[in-house]
Amino acid sequence: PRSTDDFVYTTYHDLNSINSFIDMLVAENSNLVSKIVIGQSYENRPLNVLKFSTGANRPGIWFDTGIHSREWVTQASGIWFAKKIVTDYGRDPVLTDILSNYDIFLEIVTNPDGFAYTHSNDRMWRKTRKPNSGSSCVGVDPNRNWDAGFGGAGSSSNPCTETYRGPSAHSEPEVKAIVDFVKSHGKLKAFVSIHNYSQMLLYPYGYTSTPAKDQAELHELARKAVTALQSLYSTRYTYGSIITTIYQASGGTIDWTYNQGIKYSYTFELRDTGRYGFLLPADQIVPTAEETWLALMAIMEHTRNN
Ligand code: ING
Ligand code: ZN
Repeated sequence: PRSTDDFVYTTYHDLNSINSFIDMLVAENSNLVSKIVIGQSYENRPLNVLKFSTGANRPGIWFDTGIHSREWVTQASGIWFAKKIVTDYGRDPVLTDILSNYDIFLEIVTNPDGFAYTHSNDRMWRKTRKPNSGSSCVGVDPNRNWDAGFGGAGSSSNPCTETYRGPSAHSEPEVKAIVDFVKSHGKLKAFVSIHNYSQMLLYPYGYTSTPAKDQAELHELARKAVTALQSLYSTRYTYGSIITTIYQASGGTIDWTYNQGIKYSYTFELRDTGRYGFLLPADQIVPTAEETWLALMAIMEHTRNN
């Protein structure tokens, strides 16, 4: 494709194709969109973040997709969200107002080494691609590597498992880059980390059953967001804290961001509930992205109003 209007949103793309999409989107909308490189992966790929901004010194809203590389509908949805933002800015009054008060950050391929590996070697690869000393098994679970209950139940010390937490918190450059970004930005108000599958909207905590201090508000906003999502194609989501809704998990992304003071910290588990799982047919990419966008808008609107 020569422009993001020609880009095919109804199919899965590899890393080169996504990176060319990012560069086209920035070139076409340089008044609104820029590309920030927040670091490099273990294999030295750039960690690209799209920044949507209409003014200086704004608070921010963060979205990431693809921290688990095999969750292909999430990166594909991230591409669709990026195009949706540039299309709706100046047309949709709610999004336009959000963008006159907040910057939006979107990391589409949050685990690029793993993503490249899902295309070249193993479609079901989840983790990073950093070797582990003393083991022939490769990679760390980047959703067990954060400094929030790090090392606790619901994570593994065995490098050969899918939930290996890594040798220390923030050992993975893909995680550390986001940690450094969040800290240096200093005023992110919402942080949404997008996975699949299970059709759930989750909020902290995963490492402890102690309720988050904002549990009541987070629960009510989750209800509203899921209601908006369901209004489009009747897709049913469950919602609640990570530990009570999916399972105990320590060292997860949004437990760390919440403990950093980002109140609206959420994780989505997109379609489906297991029929296709990670191998979601490509004809479900756009419907998944469209319905999810309604939930993201609900979260952004609430963030703006609070
Ligand atoms: N599920 C998540 C996982 O990493 C999760 C569930 C979400 C755990 C948020 C902790 C925090 O296990 C998938 N599909 O990756
Ligand atoms: Zn995941």
